[in-house]
Amino acid sequence: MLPATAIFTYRWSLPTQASLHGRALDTHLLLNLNIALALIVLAHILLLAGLLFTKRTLRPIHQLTLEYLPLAALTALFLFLAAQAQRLWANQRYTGASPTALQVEVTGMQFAWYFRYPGPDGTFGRTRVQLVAPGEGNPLGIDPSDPHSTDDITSSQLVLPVNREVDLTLRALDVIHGFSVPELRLKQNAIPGQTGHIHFTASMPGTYAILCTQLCGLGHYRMQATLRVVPEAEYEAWLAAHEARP
Ligand SMILES: [Cu+2]
Repeated sequence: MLPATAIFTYRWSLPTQASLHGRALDTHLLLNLNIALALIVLAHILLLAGLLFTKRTLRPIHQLTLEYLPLAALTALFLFLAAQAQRLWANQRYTGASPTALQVEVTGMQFAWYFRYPGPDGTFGRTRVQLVAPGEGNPLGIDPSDPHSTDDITSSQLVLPVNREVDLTLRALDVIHGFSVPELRLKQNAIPGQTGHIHFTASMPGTYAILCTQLCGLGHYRMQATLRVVPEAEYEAWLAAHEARP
């Protein structure tokens, strides 16, 4: 086992991995750390060699060998790592979820997360910022005049079925918030005026904390919600109980 992998496996464990895409991200993270560790060791060996061997014992090295070749090799290495990281991130962000993915809308506001399910019609109702009224039970500003809005379900808890692809639509009402679930290796900003998407499949049932990773105001520290990943039948029962509410 490579050194950084061993350190992170036995000493500072990464959070539990509970999504299908997470393993590839962990592998890439540990590859980065192992390469960084190898380069640190190599740099110190070169430093030590420079100190121990004087000019008399060292054969003159051509500038090409000493400077340009290592520079080219490092550039190629970091370009490869960056391209690989970009590809992994884009897989969750830009490739688009399958049409059958479960649609859930996430809205961040100072200092809470709200989750909206489209209901039996499968379509989210229209929202209008003028209608936002958390004190009157309409924190998202859902427009009651839109027929699609009547069956929408708003929840302060995110409940998702295990092993089913989910397509999250990310919104923010006031400032930039950061939607993050460390166990699912998810982190994506929710930006006012924009609609973002991130898709994933949770692979392990459990209860996970949803954090805000942007310093979004004085109450940022308490901007947390709960994600429950449950078996399909339990999810259907939860949804049915919420749909039954007037
Ligand atoms: Cu926030």
